[in-house]
Amino acid sequence: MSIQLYFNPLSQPSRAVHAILVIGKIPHDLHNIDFMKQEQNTPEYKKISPTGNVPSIVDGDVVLFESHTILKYLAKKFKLENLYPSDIVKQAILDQYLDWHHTGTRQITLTARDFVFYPKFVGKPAPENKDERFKELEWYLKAFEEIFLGNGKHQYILGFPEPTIADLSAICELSTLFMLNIDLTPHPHLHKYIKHMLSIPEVNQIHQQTFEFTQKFAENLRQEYIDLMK
Ligand SMILES: N[C@@H](CCC(=O)N[C@@H](CS)C(=O)NCC(=O)O)C(=O)O
Repeated sequence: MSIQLYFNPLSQPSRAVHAILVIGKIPHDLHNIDFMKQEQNTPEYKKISPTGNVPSIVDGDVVLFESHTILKYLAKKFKLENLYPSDIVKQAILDQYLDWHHTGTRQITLTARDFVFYPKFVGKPAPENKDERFKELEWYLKAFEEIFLGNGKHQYILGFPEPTIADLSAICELSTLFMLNIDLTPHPHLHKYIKHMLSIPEVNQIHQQTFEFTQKFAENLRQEYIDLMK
């Protein structure tokens, strides 16, 4: 039976779940939830995802929301040992990133939402504390680079030898940096990581729609980002 994924290609956690389905060659059907039509808030959809968020999945009788819960469930169910090892210590090590992600790396999306999405598409003015918010974001990028990439010592988050679900979640968030057009020169290890993760064919594939969208509206997009989008 195929996994039913309810998602939106512009949603970072949706892309992470899409990525594991593609990488794990897990049979699935995609259901696009259109935010412009408020499809995430219909009573029918809220039976699947009571928070009115994407992603969510239906796997027979199992109905789940929250991307990290879904990523762990799929990795365990389909025995994707490299993506989320069965060893509980290794799981706990990875969980540290997965928990930090929601208030750490996720700041990228919140910044893009407040300063790009809302002003451009919803007509909500950008907050006035731009310098403060961008400075804060720089702090999170530095923390990601230092703590989770060991300042360039690790190719993958926390030194795992192959990409894990932590990397899938992280790259889908980091790719939102394109929308903010931030200069990555002060973060060489992070830049190298993004470049490498996006060179993984399945990860690149699930980003194509987002890339096309970003290219359409992001002004004066940096060449470094255009190169990463190929
Ligand atoms: N912690 C959740 C976050 C999910 C989330 O924020 N989804 C956003 C899209 S990126 C959403 O569905 N938003 C719907 C809305 O804003 O109405 C997860 O990891 O799944």
